[in-house]
Amino acid sequence: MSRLIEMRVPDMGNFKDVAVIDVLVKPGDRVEPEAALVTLETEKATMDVPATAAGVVETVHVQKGGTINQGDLVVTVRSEEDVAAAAVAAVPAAASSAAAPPPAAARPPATAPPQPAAVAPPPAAAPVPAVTAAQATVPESPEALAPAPIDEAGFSRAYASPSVRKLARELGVDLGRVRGSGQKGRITAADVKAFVKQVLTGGAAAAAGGAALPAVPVVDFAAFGAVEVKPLGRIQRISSARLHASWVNLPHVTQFDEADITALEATREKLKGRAAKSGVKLTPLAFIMRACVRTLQQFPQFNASLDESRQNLVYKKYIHVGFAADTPNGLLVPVVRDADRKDIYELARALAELAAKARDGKLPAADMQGGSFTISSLGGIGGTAFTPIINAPEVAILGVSRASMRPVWQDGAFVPRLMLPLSLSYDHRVIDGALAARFTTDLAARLADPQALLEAVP
Ligand code: CAO
Repeated sequence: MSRLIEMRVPDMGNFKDVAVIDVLVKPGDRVEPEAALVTLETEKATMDVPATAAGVVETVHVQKGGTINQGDLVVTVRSEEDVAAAAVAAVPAAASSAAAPPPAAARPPATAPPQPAAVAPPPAAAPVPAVTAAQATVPESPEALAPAPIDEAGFSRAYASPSVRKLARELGVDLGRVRGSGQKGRITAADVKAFVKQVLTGGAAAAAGGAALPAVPVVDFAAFGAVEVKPLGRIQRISSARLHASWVNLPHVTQFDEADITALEATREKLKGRAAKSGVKLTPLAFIMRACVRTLQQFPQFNASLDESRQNLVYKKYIHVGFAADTPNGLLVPVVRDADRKDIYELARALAELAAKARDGKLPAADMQGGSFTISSLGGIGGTAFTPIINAPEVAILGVSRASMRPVWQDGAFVPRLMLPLSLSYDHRVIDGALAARFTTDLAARLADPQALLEAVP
């Protein structure tokens, strides 16, 4: 009995007279299940009709340039077993009649017909069970296994059948990055699975052309000496995830500069005592924040964020400045709201109150939200420069290190000046280097002029 399998156009929704833009097989070609037979094109997307079983193509019933509809015969394929049997008997198989019904096993299942690719690609934020599995098995470095976001254009251009596309979506695999091993470079289900395996075993960077992260090796530290394991605190866990997200998603550049704060410190010393009498500790940070506000007003791009689409910059009309606070529980970033409407004393008071709340573990979540720019001051501790990580989705952060007295060449002579190191990290997608240099130059000039910083806020 003949075992010819008819492969037909599956359910295509409402589409009629769909154009055949490519015929991918010819008589004599061996096909595997899911191999693409023809490519169809609607006005919205291209889709492939996949093979429903393995075998050798007997007849191709469609032509490139023609049109087809649901249920039309695409190819007739001789099943694998018959091909083998025919080879053994060395007898040409009789071309069977289309009237003979294919065996049930070879027929496309009636309840679950092969589906063409979705007409519109599903949203990029598809669930990513592969990563969940990775986190379950390799808890040491879960974020290292996070796949790169799917590039929709590359995904839709990839040469793969609808079922392989579906599989890729389910696993969060960007098809544009998978190398196909099938006919004419077609991506098979096995290629997608191999890609996932490669990512899970640490070959993500290679698999994704360097765009994903290779895993950090897991080391048995106890094999080298005594150890003690302590879980990270809640704040540390939250901040580590956020810092990591910023570090891997934002192209950071750090601009270094220094400000002459000799006059500023003299002024602060003069005013400190009086301020203390009214309960205000006038620290350098209050002056630095006031100067930042004035510079942010001059360069509003630094007080902005990219929107979700990353195609627009959201300029904030408010200036809420966060500052990194070192607390016994870890790093917190309280936010001074409407910093542009506060004078030096009001800023100093707000800084002291928020820092005290942060240290005492009494900072409400609302006091850490809505920041539009951040300052990280390590000046009270030490150091000459550092590269702060941007508090994303903000686009810039100012790092401040310890001021020191240095010889500065002025008017033909070296003079001792108190120099404050500034380290401005910025998101290079939004800010270019020239603008960053202008920002720190402006900031340094403002810090050199304390009288202007002391002026009342209009
Ligand atoms: N250069 C030299 N001295 C400085 C200085 C600077 N840049 N900044 C502050 N100082 C001095 C102050 O004048 C003060 O001295 P006096 O008591 O003699 O006046 C002393 O250092 C301590 O200052 P402070 O810490 O009380 O106040 P502050 O406003 O500088 O800082 C706060 C407040 C909350 C920012 C700070 O306590 C803090 O937590 N810093 C760490 C921030 C941090 O961890 N950043 C890294 C984040 S990324 O991991």
